[in-house]
Amino acid sequence: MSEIVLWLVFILTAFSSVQTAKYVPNWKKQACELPTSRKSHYICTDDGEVKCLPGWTGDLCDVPICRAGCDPMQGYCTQPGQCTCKLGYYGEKCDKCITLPGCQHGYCNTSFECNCKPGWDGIFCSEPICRNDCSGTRGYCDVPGECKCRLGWSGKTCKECQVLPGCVHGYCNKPLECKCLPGYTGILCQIPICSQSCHKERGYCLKPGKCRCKVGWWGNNCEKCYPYPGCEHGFCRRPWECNCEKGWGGMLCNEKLNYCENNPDICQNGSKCISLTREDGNYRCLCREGTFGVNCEKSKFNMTAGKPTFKPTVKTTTVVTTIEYVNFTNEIITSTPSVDNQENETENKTEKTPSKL
Ligand SMILES: *[C@@H]1O[C@H](CO)[C@@H](O)[C@H](O)[C@H]1NC(C)=O
Ligand SMILES: *[C@@H]1O[C@H](CO)[C@@H](O)[C@H](O)[C@H]1NC(C)=O
Ligand SMILES: *[C@@H]1O[C@H](CO)[C@@H](O)[C@H](O)[C@H]1NC(C)=O
Ligand SMILES: *[C@@H]1O[C@H](CO)[C@@H](O)[C@H](O)[C@H]1NC(C)=O
Ligand SMILES: *[C@@H]1O[C@H](CO)[C@@H](O)[C@H](O)[C@H]1NC(C)=O
Ligand SMILES: CC(=O)N[C@H]1CO[C@H](CO)[C@@H](O)[C@@H]1O
Repeated sequence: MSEIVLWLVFILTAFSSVQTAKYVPNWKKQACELPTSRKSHYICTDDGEVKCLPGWTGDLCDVPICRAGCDPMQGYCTQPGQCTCKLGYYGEKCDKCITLPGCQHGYCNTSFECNCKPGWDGIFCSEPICRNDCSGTRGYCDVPGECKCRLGWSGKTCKECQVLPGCVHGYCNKPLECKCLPGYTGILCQIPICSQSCHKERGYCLKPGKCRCKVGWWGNNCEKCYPYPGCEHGFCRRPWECNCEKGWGGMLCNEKLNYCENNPDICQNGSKCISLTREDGNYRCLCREGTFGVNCEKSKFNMTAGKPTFKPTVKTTTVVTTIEYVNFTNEIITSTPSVDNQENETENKTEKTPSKL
């Protein structure tokens, strides 16, 4: 070590001796007159001048030369070639600053700053700045320049009301309304209003003012029904009915009921004859009081006996049918009394009038 120092001293001395003698301040001479301490970073030339060792600077060579590029304000060093950063800075050259903790869309010029980038706002630059005409209360944004609407509002700047979600043919005057355009109704204005005279149950429509018929119905206002296919002399009140006109019978009302006309004397004892379909037995006689039998040919009173006694014919003969004649074409309600009924009736000694005749 001392050899190197001596060698250096020799070189420096040789070098300085080339220079012409110049002024050397007193304190420097004093520095060289003092015994050299271990901590000093210089050597003295022959002419008593202070020469700093490499890596040191300053009048007394007590300032270390930091790493090249080390920021003079934000970095420092205690040994040559170092670059130690002051609080809030980092990097090889301590030229980078640390932003305020929590700073999101900001940068710093000095440590612990949070200067917002364009479009951001707030202490931590975390709040995006919305489109400038975006409504402050009805709109919001997730990124700068955006304008998203809060529930109930719409439009580029969120200043118009929003219709109720699902509203089909409607509009709004205030948020989440669904006021129907003319011709529509319903909570979502989804139902077209059919033509005024269109039948409420049998008709429907897809467009306002129209009238379509449900299956089985027809006519301008769906007031007419379709009779059963093939129905000839019949009509309907509900779809697929075939109610026969007077004088006609059968499933399709295609059978003329004229048995009584063709057989005028079939019903006896002044009873009324009603023509029926072949299936129903062609005819039926409506007996006058006191007579019975298919053709009303029998007398209920035994003439030989002195007083008339009622004999319950039901139990002995075939079923006696009491026919109620109902006004309606071929609809004849035939009530066949049950045995129980008959028994109860027999208990009552007064005879029941069998028919309306
Ligand atoms: C930060 O430094 C840049 C560049 O020198 C400068 O343009 C900017 O205005 C500075 N910002 C602040 C908030 O001082
Ligand atoms: C009528 O009376 C006679 C004699 O009393 C009797 O023989 C006959 O069976 C009775 N007929 C009927 C249908 O009741
Ligand atoms: C037959 O029907 C008509 C009209 O419905 C009614 O005026 C008349 O009284 C009815 N006749 C009988 C016997 O029910
Ligand atoms: C017949 O009469 C009995 C007793 O009077 C009664 O309980 C029963 O319900 C009657 N039957 C009919 C069909 O009316
Ligand atoms: C018999 O019928 C008549 C009229 O239908 C009624 O007034 C009477 O109470 C009945 N008698 C009996 C025993 O059921
Ligand atoms: C009550 C009555 O008139 N009975 C008659 C019904 O008809 C038969 C046969 O035509 C006569 O024998 C009955 O006397």
